[in-house]
Amino acid sequence: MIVALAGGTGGSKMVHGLALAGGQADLVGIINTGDDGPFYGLLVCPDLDINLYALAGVVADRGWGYADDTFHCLEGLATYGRDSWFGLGDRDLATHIHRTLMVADGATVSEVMDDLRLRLGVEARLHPMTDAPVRTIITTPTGEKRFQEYLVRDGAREDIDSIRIEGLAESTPAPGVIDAIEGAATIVIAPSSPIVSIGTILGVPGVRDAVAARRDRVIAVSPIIGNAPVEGPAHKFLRGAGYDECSALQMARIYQDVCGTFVIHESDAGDAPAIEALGMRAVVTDILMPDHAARERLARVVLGAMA
Ligand code: FO1
Repeated sequence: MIVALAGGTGGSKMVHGLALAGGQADLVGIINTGDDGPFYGLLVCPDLDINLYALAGVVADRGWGYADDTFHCLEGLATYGRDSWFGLGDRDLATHIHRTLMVADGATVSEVMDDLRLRLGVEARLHPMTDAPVRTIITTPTGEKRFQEYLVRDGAREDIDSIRIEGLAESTPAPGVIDAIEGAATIVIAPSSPIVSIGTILGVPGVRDAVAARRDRVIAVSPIIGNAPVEGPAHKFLRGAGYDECSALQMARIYQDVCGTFVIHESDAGDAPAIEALGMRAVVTDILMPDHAARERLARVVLGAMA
């Protein structure tokens, strides 16, 4: 069994690559739910859905939402003076309505995900990190924001004073999460934000210790090349969490206790000796995933390094 810890767009490329390289039957994703929240009264779980749609082969090229979706409902809401900054497409809304109705009938998010993946023909299992409500709150000089408000509505322009993950300390791992970590042949930490995606997953009580206990079987792919994130504002989240340096080496330091092998981009090869001095094995390759072939190639390098 291959287990991947992942956030949204960057993480889903790795999860999809692992599916392309090794098939879905033995693949398990453990996915961040700190970005989740209600929109128009519906429970939206962006990272779970991004990974679900990627594995189902229906994700839009932009990396989130359903391919070829329309936005008539959102346009209608804007006509009524409602918020329309969060791009929930018409086909995507069906997912959120179905999820919300299932939860209202007593289902957990885990049970919803299992239902969604079976209906969309996804063989891999996707576990939310927890079934408890966990919400990432970003504080900037202009106040507190929900994660999607900071990222999407406000375009992640502001510097971050602090990051709080509401509900994390009281949460418990979703069913199957610890078993998957304990039983995995290889655990892949996808190139998602180490703070608000992977850091949140590892922050669910019991998860960091379970991953650390498998350190020799854990491989992480750097989300940073040079001094910049491959995608998204990971540098802002790093600074908001108190890390001044944005580099592959800094990522390695953050994952030092949980990860024995760290994959960095060719242009960061100079960091390899410092990473190995942390007690980690460094693997140097092209970590960019611009297309499906690149995802599969990187996944083969990752799996090959752990063979
Ligand atoms: N990202 C955007 O940049 N703009 C959007 O309007 C947007 C809508 C959206 C709707 C459903 C969904 O599942 C994801 C969506 N995302 C959107 C992506 C999401 O904000 C982030 O990429 C993740 O939360 C970070 O992992």
